[in-house]
Amino acid sequence: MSRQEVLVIGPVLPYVVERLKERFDVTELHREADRASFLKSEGGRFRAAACGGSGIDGATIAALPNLQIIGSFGVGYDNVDVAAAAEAGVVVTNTPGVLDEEVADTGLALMLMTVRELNRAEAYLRAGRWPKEGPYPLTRGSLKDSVLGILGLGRIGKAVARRAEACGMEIHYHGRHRQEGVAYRYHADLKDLARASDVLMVVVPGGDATRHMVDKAVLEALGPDGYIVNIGRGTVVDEAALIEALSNGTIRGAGLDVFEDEPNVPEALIALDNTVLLPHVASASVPTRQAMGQLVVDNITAWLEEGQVLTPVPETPVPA
Ligand code: NAP
Ligand code: 8YV
Repeated sequence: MSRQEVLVIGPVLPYVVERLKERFDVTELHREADRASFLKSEGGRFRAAACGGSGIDGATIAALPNLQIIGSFGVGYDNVDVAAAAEAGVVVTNTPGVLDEEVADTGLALMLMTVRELNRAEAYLRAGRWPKEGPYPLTRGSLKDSVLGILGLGRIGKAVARRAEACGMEIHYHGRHRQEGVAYRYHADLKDLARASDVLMVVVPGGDATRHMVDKAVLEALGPDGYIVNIGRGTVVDEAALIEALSNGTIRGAGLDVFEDEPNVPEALIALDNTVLLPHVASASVPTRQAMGQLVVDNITAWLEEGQVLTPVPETPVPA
């Protein structure tokens, strides 16, 4: 019996391709010399596709007339045209849950580096300044007895909150809904959350609904003693307004794992010494990335072999 076919759209973790190849015939679209003509002549072969960081657009979905499932690598799927998928009756799956603790660890580390200036203190030591100039200056910020405002108290936001409580922080949050059974203080208005927070941590999804939610007014509400940490998506924060706020003392510092136009990070952000900048590494360990990859493979396998999906996103229907 011939094996079923899976199309991989754009580069993905090699682990995903290796595991898929154990059961399916896999074609990697980005390795085709002429993607457009390949899709035109061969697009009808595929019922399943897997995609990585570059996602999948509406034109590619339209070029795959028999597509039924897109297994997207990552919990965030703002890189997938879910409206086009829903319109075409294609279910999209993501990778929730398996990366929460890793990403929350990175969020906590980024917050500590930003507030306690640990990256700058290390650079001070490495530059040989300690013996010459004396101890690194005391940091004005401290986590203990401060307020962490979480924008997006979902799976990852809650894992961050648990860690921050252990550091002696009080937790407040904003989302579209007040959550039942959650003891943290809810703010229906994001500016109110920013005003109440010493650190504002962004953990909401990207996309049109959250674009530039953190704008000049929110940064002003956070204030001159405030810090922002973004482990959600770069598009949630107005980067130009952030650069201005960091430059003129509207806020004190920022720790960023995500950016508006990755992998391009504005020189102005790099030049500032009150920023800690990471290259989108919150989930980037071998065990966590493999667990994410395995969930992509498991969704595609469950669909092709049993007609089931494990982790569909809410916007797309599971085909009957
Ligand atoms: P989740 O469980 O779905 O939580 C998302 C939270 O955001 C929910 O509490 C939701 O609350 C809130 N939210 C959604 N849309 C909103 C809106 N328009 N306005 C205000 N709040 C909104 O998702 P998760 O698994 O925690 O992941 C969150 C995001 O983190 C992902 O989508 C991804 O973008 C990002 N992420 C980044 C990395 C990284 O490498 N840096 C790694 C993993 C994930 P309401 O429904 O009450 O609004
Ligand atoms: C990955 C992420 O870095 O899961 C997400 O939403 O942002 C990260 O875990 C990303 O998906 C890699 O493509």
